[in-house]
Order: sequence, then structure tokens, then C-alpha cells
Amino acid sequence: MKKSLKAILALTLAISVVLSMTGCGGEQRTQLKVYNWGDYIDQSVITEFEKRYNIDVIYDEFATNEEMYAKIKAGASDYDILIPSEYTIKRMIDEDMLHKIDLNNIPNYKYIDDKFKNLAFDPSNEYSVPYTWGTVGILYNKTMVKEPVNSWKILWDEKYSKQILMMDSLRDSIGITLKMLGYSLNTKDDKELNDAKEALMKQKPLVLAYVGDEVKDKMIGGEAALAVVWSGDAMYMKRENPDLEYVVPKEGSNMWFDSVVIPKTSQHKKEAELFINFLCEPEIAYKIANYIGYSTPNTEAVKMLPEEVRNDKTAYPPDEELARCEVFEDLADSLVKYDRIWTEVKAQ
Ligand code: N2P
Repeated sequence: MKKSLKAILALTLAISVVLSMTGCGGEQRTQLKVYNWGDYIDQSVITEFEKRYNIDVIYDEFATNEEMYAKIKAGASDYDILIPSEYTIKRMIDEDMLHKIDLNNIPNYKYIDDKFKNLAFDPSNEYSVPYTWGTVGILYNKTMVKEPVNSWKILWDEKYSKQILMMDSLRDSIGITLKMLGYSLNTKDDKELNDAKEALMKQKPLVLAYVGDEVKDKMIGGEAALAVVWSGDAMYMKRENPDLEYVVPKEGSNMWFDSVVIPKTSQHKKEAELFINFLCEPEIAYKIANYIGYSTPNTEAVKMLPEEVRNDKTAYPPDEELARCEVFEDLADSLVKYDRIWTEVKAQ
């Protein structure tokens, strides 16, 4: 055999080995790239989706809306699915960053409670499908805090110095401070924002840490007395440590909605819609809600939850408590004011 022919044969063999190893050439599996909050799904449902539809899911996590938005805006990612909160969804709609979702491909959308449809951030339900919802509140350890907890002001009480955990999330931490002061958590007013900044600066020496998902281990382990948390995480922590209790303070708080969207970076819109429909399947929505602790907007999934969960006011609060809450709005150009405050508070 001539040398060159041998070389060609060897090369052909090498290419076919590589192709068979990567699964190319034959049945290539689609990869669906999902970008979601940390601790925000039951991984077993991902495995179930991959098996059922012969699709590989690449799953990444973020800690805040701002982190997720910056990554998508930078343009180097190719995610197919994101699960942001309402104010970030609004911003992404306005900036033409999202695909419209064809609800004809989401037959399980019928299980989503009407209460979670036609909300201000996506008034015609064109871009988002509800995933979870909840509130922001104070989680406290009843063995360390003996007085009644009903006001954000307790997070400024020197008695609890270095026993307070704040959220490392600018909208949430500035938002609850604005509520403590009696202002709207969507304010763009310079004086009100300055008052909030001063309050956060004053609070800083009392704060043990500004935390993300680590709040769960810390509060379950009794490392702090009080923490600002999301209701779903509160459900999870209360289950792990019965000394913990959750309250939405009397001054009011934030009610939020996290929904599934398809960014324009997606090359797999059909599979992304298949995934969204899968998430809306009652059994799947139930599994997720039961595992992560967050409230589900899926009417059938709620019915499957244990009675003590369905009746727990932390996850399913009474209407009068929600009436005290405000939903975050996209701040557009005024976001830089919040950004500056947060950088200053953290840097001090
Ligand atoms: C889960 C974060 C939930 C976000 N770790 C609440 N909007």
C-alpha cells in the first residue's frame, strides 16, 4: 500500500472513532442549556426529561437576577431556558432579548392558576410561563429571639449585633430597607434612596454577613438569629430546623414571580418549549415544589402537596398579607442609583 493511501485510511478510521464517541454522525442528541437559580429544581426531574425526550440538559446556576442578566447581555452564552424574576423579565422584553413563547406548544399551561397570568411585566403572557412565586421576609430562630417579630426594624436592633444575615442581593436588601422606612421599594427619589443608604450603612456593623444560598446552612445550623430570606427557602429551613419561623413584616414587603423564558440566544426553541411544557406537568411541578420548598402556581400540583405545606402561611400566605406587598418594577435608568448604593454599602 502506498504511504499516502495508508495515511488516508488511518485518518478515516480516526475520524469515525471520534464521531462515534461524540455521538455525531448517527443520532445526535440535542443539548438544551438551562440557566436557573441555585437550589431551584429537583435534579431527578432533569434526568426524567433527558430520558423521556432523548435530550441532554446542560444545567448552570446563578445567584441573582443581576448576575444572570449581565451574563446574557454580554452575549457569549447560548442558553435555551432562563428563570428570572418579573422585573428582569420586563427589562429583557423591553431590550428585545426574549423569544415569544407559542402557548399552543404548552398544553399544560392550562394548569397555571389565572392569578399568575396577565401580570404587569408580561401583560399578554407572550414571553413567560410562571415557575414559582413568593415573598421576602424575616426568618428567625425562636430560641434566640424571644420578643415578637413583626417589623423590619428588628434588623437594626443592636441587641442582635453579628447575629443578622442580610441578602447579598441589591434589590432585596435595598427594597426591605425602603419598606422599613415607609417608602416604595420601587422608588427613584434621591432623598428616599439616600435615607436607605444611610440606614444600610448604620446597619452594617450589626450584620454577620451578606449571603446567598449559604443562608440555609447557617440558619439551619443556628449560626445566626435573624435573616432576610425568600419564602420558599424559609419553608425548606423550617422543615430542617423547627426552631425557625418566618414572618412578613407589618410595613410590607416584596411579592415576586419567577417565570420561565427563552432568550434569543436559543437555537432550540422547539425543545425549550417542550421543556417548559414538561415543567408545567402537574406531577413534575409538584415534585419541584415539594423538593425546593417554593410555592407553585400550578393548580393541580398544589393539590398534591401535603396538607401541612398547602396550609402553611409561609408558602401560601393569606391575601391580606400579600396586599401589603409590592412587586418589583424594572427601574430602567435609575438602577444605577441602586447599584451605587449597594457598592458603597458593601465596600465600606
Ligand atoms: C432560589 C432563589 C429563589 C429566588 N435559590 C427567588 N426569587
